[in-house]
Amino acid sequence: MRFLKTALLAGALAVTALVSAYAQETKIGFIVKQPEEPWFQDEWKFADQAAKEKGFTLVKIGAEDGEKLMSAIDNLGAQGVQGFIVCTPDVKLGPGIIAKAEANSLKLMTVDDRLVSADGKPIESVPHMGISATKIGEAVGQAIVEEMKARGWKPEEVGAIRVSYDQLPTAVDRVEGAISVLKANGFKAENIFDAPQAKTDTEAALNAATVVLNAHAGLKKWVAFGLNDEAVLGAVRASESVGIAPANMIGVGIGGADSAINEFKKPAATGFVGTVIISPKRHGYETALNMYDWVANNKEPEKLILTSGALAKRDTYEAVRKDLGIE
Ligand code: FCA
Repeated sequence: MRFLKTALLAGALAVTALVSAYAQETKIGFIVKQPEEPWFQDEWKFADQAAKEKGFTLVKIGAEDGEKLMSAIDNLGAQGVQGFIVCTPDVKLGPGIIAKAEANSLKLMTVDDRLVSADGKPIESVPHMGISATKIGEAVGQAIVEEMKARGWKPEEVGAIRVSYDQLPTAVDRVEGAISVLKANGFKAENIFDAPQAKTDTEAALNAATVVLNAHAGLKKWVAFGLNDEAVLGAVRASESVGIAPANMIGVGIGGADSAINEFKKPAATGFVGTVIISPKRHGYETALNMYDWVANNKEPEKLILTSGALAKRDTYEAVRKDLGIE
C-alpha cells in the first residue's frame, strides 16, 4: 500500500514537472547598442520574424552604455528570459557581461561586435556572429579604386578620410582592409587621414571628417570609408558643408540599411557612391534561431560565424537586396 502510494505520488510529480516544462514559455533577449540605427532596427525585425515562426517571446532592449547594459541583463533575468543575444556598446565589458549573464542563469551569444578580455583578445568561449570585417573592408577599398579609375583620378592628388573608431576591433579591421587595397593601387600613405569619431553615428563622423577637410584644404578630391554607412555619410555631409562637389567625393559605406538606401533614393547622386550590403537577416533571424535551439533543444550554436557582404550602388541596390533576401 505504502509502495503504491509512493509510486502514485512520484507519477503525479513527474506529470506536473512535464506539464510545467511545456508551459514554460521560451523567452529570448536581444540587446543592441544603438537602437535608433537602421541596421539594428533591421536585426530586431528579423529576430521578431524568428520569434513568430518558432513561437518564442523576444525581449528587445537598447543599451547605449555599460550601465544600461548591465541593468538590461538583470532585467532579462527578472523576466524569466533563458538566453540573450547582445551587440554591446563596449567590447571591453566582455568579462563583466559574461559574469552578469551567469549570475542571471542566461545563455549568452554576441552579434556584430565580439567581446574582448582584459588583454584585448577576443573571448572565444562566447558564440559569436560577426561580419568578415577585413574582406568587407577590402571590398570597400576595391569599389573606391574602381570609381577613382572611372573618374580618371590620379591617386597622388586624392585625400582619404579614414573615419575611425579604433576601440572596436571590427572597425579597425574594416578600415584597414580598405586602406590595404588603396595602397596596393598607388594611394599615398601620407594622404590618408584619421578622423576619429566619438560615437558611431553620422553626426560624430561629420564632426570628425570636417576637422580633416579643413586641415587639408589643399586637396580637392576625396575618398572616405569607415565602420558603417553612418560613418561614411558623415564624411559625405562634411564634404558638402565645405563645398566639395559630389564629382570630387567618393564615399563607400558598409551596411546597406535605410541610411544608405535613402541616400540612393535622392534624385541627384551624392558623394555616397556605394555600400557593401551585409545581412541583417542572418544577424537577426539566424542568431535568434540559434539561441532558440540552444534554450529549447540544448543545441549549442557554432562558436564563430562570419558573414559576407555584397557591393551595391544607386543602380544595383534593389537587385542586391533581393539576392540577400532582405527586401
Ligand atoms: C557594428 C557597427 C554597426 C554594424 C555592425 C555589423 O556593430 O557599429 O553599424 O556595421 O557592426
